[in-house]
Amino acid sequence: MVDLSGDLLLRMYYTMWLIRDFENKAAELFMKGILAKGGVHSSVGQEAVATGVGLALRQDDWISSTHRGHGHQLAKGADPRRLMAELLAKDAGYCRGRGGSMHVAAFEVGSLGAYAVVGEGVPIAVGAALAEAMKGSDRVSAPFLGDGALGQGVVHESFNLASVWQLPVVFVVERNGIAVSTSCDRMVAPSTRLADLARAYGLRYRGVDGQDVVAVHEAAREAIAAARAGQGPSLLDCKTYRFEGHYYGEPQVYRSREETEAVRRMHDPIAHFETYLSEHGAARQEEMREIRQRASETVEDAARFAQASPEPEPATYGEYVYA
Ligand SMILES: Cc1ncc(C[n+]2csc(CCOP(=O)(O)OP(=O)(O)O)c2C)c(N)n1
Repeated sequence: MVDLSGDLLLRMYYTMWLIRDFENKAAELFMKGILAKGGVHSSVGQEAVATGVGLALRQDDWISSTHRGHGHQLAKGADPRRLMAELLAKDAGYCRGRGGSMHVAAFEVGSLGAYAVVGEGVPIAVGAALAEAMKGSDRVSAPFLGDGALGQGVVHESFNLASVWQLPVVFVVERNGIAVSTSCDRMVAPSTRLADLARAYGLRYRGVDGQDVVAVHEAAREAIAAARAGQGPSLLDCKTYRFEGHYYGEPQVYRSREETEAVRRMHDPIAHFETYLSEHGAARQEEMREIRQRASETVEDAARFAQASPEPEPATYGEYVYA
């Protein structure tokens, strides 16, 4: 058991609400046609994974992210204003509006970027870990990936090289069981036995309830500490749930409304954490309300800021694209 200060628990609570409110606001703007560029993939339901891992990393550690990546960026410390501006393709965004929801990178807070090609961010994070190891730094790399990405060859190559070179990597699998409309059981072998997969590659393994932010955080801290101490890579297997469709507006013909509602009712990571906070005397109802309000105001402010921000000048579209 690691020591979790009261302050850290409240930061976790704030971060989870920040992610949920941000996702819901992005959906609202998308549905209104304000955020019309590209699709929006909600991480509602998965907030505990991003939060538990993000708050266990140092700001100078690296993450790489996926098409479902807003939560990863926020938990790593991204400014909600600049992130929302990026989603709206505005000049004030992290990539000056050239990246958008699925391609945002925020190097200032250690985000190597979100990648829309499934699995693409994983070797990039392993490469960053190799660079840090060669420089002799103690920075750790944590690529997030969905369980659908376990069918990608490059992910297996990444597991292999991280293991062979004993790199400081923590692979974070958000195992929500589904890839677009297909159950991962039907496309990844063995999608539910990641312990076996980790053993085969010589990765340290921890399986956790991804709806339990404290469990995720404790496991992440342990894996990160091992990586930082030169003890090699880990795989964090976080069982989680995607509450929304693959993207906003996706019809979800592959699961019933009853099923989705039951998942929301039974596996809400925020409700779960509220019970934890009450039972451990870590936050009073009033305090939780205030934190929730603060998260909501931060997102409203980010949305106002992003909408009021100017678009990039057309003459500059070709700039900042190549480095
Ligand atoms: C290489 C590649 N193949 C297919 C797609 C289309 N695609 C986009 S998201 C996705 C599912 C990804 O599932 P998973 O990795 O489990 O992430 P989740 O959506 O569950 O967060 C697919 C197949 C893609 N983007 N890249």
